[in-house]
Amino acid sequence: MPQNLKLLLFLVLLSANLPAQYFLNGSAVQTNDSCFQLTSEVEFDVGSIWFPEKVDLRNSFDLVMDMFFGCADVNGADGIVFGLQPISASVGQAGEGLGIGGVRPALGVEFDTYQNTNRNDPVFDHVAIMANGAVTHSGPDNLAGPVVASTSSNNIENCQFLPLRVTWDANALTLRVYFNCDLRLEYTGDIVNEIFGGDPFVFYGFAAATGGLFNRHEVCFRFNSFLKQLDDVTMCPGGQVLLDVTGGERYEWTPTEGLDDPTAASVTAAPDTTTLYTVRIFDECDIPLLDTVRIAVEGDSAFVKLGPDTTICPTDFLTFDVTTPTAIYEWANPGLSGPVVSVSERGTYEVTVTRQDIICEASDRIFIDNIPVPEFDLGPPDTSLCLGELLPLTAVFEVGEGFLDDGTPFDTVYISQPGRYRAYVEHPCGTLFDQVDVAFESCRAVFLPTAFSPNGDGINDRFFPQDGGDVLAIYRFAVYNRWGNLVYEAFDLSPNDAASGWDGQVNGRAAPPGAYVWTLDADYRDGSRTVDQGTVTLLR
Ligand SMILES: [Ca+2]
Ligand SMILES: [Ca+2]
Ligand SMILES: [Ca+2]
Repeated sequence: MPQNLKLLLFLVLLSANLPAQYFLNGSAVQTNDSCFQLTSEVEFDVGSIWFPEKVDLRNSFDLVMDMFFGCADVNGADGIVFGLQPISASVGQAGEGLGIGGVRPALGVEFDTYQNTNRNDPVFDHVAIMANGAVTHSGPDNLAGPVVASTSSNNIENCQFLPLRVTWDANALTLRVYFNCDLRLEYTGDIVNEIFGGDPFVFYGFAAATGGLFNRHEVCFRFNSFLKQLDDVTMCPGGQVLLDVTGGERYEWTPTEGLDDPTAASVTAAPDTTTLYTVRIFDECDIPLLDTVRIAVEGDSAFVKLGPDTTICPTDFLTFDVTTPTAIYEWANPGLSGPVVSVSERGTYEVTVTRQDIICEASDRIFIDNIPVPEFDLGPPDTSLCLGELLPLTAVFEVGEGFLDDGTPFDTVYISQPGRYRAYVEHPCGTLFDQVDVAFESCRAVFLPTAFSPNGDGINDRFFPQDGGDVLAIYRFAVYNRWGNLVYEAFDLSPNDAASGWDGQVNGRAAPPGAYVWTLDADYRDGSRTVDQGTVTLLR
C-alpha cells in the first residue's frame, strides 16, 4: 500500500521590524514599520517611546538600532538616550535633560550632542551610562563615561544613520554599548537591586530632546532579541518548515543538516530528527545576533493506515478508523467524511489526514475488490422421468462446496427416486441453494383390451394395441387360440391402428368365442424392447 506523505510548507514568519505598538510620549511619532522620530527640528521638543511590554532584566537581551542625530553640528542639540525605566508614560526634561532628565528610577545611555558645561559635558559628542535621570557627569549616578561617541569623529550629527547596539548579559550583570561598530562603554553592576529596587521588570526605549538649539532625532529598530523571530514547531517525519529571519547583513545556520541553504535569511528545514537550530544574524558591524528554533520531529508520518488491498463480499462492509488527534479528514471519495467510514462497494478509497497541532499531513489509499458470488443452478427444471431412468444433478460453481439436503458433499448425483432435491453451495460470502422436483412415470404404457366383439356393429370390432405415445415401434403382434395355434399375426404395425388389428376371422371364417392369448413385441419410449403377453376374450 503506497503511503503518501505530502510535505507541508509551514511558514514561520515574524517580522524583525517591530510591529509592536510602542508607547509614544511627547513629540514622538512613528514614521514607518520600524522607525520613530523622537523630536522635530523645533525648540524644546521632547519625546519618548517605550516597548509595550516590560522586559525581565534577569534575562539577557540584545538590541540593534540605527540612530539619527540630525544634520546640524554646532547649532544642533541635544541628543538621544537609550533608557530602562518602569513607567510607560515617562518623558523627562527637554534641552540638556535629553528627555530622561528627572526620570527615576532609570538607567540611561545618553548620546549627548551638545556640551553643557554646567553638566560637565565634554566638548565632543559623547556617550555615557547614567542612573536615575541624571545628566551631570559627576557623582554616583554617572556610571560609565563620558567617552567620545564615535571613534572616528567628534561629531555624530552628520545627517547619517549610525548603528547602535546595546547588550545586557544577565549572568555577568554587564551592559555593553556598541556605537558605529565599536564597543564604547561597558558597565557591570546589579542594576535590578541598585537602581530598580529589586524589580527586574522595566520598559526599554528611547528619549530625545531639543532646547534652544535642535535637531531631528530618529531611531530605527533592526533587531530585538525580545521578539523571538522563530517559533518552535513540531512536525511529523517527512515534513518541512520554512524558517525566516530578518535584520541581518548575512546569516549562518547551524547545524547545517536538513537545511537547504544554511546562509540564507529564509531556509527550508527538513530535519530527520528533533533539532535545535541556531541562526547567527550578523548586523552591519558583522557582529552576530543569536536566535534559536527547536524543530521537534515527533509522531508517525504513516499514522494514516487503511490497510492492505483486500476483497470483501458484496454485502459486507469494511470500516476504516483513521482517528487522529486534532486532525481534519478529507476523503477523495464523494460522500465520505470524518475519521470513521464504512464502505462496501468495489473501488479505490483514499483519505488525507491533516493534523492541526503539528506540521503533519499524510494520506493512504486502498483498493477493495468484491468477492464474486457464484451462480448456482442444479441444472434441469422440475422434471418427470421414465421409471428406471437416472437423472444426473450437477452442482456447477466456481468457488465453494456443494452439499445435498442431507449434508452429503457432491459434484454430481444420479437421481432414481421421485422427490424434491435441494442442494447447497457454501461460498465465502454465504450459501446458495437450488432445488428441483423430480417425478417418475412409466414410459411403457400400452393398452390391449381384455375383450372385443367382432360382430360388425362398428363397436369394438377389432383387437389392436393402443397407447398414449409410449410405443415407438411394434415389430410383431400375434394372437393364439387355446390350443396354441396362431390365429392372427402382423409385423411392423403402428399402435392405435384398428385397421391392422385382428378382426376375429381365421382363414376367412369367424373364430369361435372364447379366450385367446396375444403377444406383443415392441419398442417403448424408455428405450426398452420387450415381448409382452396377455389374454383377450372374443365375444359374439
Ligand atoms: Ca549636553
Ligand atoms: Ca552629557
Ligand atoms: Ca556635535
